[in-house]
Amino acid sequence: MAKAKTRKSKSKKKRIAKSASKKSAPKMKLFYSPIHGFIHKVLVAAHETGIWNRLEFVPVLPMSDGFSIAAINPLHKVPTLALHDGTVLYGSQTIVEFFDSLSKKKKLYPKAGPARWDALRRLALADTTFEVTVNVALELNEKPRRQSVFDWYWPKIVRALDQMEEDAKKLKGFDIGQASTLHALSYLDRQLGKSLPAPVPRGYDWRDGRPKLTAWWKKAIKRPSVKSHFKKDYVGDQSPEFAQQKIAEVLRAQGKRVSAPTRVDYAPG
Ligand SMILES: N[C@@H](CCC(=O)N[C@@H](CS)C(=O)NCC(=O)O)C(=O)O
Repeated sequence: MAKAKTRKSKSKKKRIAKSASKKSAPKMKLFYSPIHGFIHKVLVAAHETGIWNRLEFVPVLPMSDGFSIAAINPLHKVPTLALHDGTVLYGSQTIVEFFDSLSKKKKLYPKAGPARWDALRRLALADTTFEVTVNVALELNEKPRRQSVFDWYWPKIVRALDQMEEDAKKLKGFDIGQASTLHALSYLDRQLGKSLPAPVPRGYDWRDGRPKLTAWWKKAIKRPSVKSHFKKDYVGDQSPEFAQQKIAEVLRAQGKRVSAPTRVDYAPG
């Protein structure tokens, strides 16, 4: 019984990978935040792996659109990827690894060995730096602000930046760790443009005293995968109605009943 179940789930997995890997397969829907003021790891990965043209972009702002995407992602978060058969993947780490699995030529994940573990460590370093910066940014909108949030998170950001400077001395090629580093640094730049409270020094620039990271950044932002979206306006339908229509399509592909979208009345900030 257990064996039969394993066989069944293995063949389902194979079907997912196979149907999505066909170039002729219907487009996958990428629900993502269309704010291009910073670099998106998932968009960089989509471009680098050659998946870009196989995506239908669906803009969603989960904090301000006023409706929920929980029908397809219980976490009500973007990025969320939906395949044409209704399979949904979420968590940016899952999505970028899935893109990588579809690409035969360009790989963002080195094969098992020291280079892979190093890329994954840098991925975790940058992803967490981004998340920590989001926490700091959200606190800016709170009244009153909790000073402990800034005191607790800012030293983590500084130490992570110092580690990125060390890492930049040894970087080769382009991998998933670097895609995430671009995401984290560009988002930090966006937030540092606002006046952040102490202990963040006034006018702080992560480039100061970090020449290797700065040189790497200057080169990396010239990559076509970055230029594809960074500081470019999103072109396309950004209406909540469009996103809801796309959610309904995913639910139909899953054989589920489509009901009216759930409203979200509260969002931080
Ligand atoms: N760990 C997740 C984080 C995703 C995330 O937090 N996305 C934000 C982008 S705005 C979001 O959807 N927030 C809405 C919410 O937390 O309700 C990932 O890497 O995909």
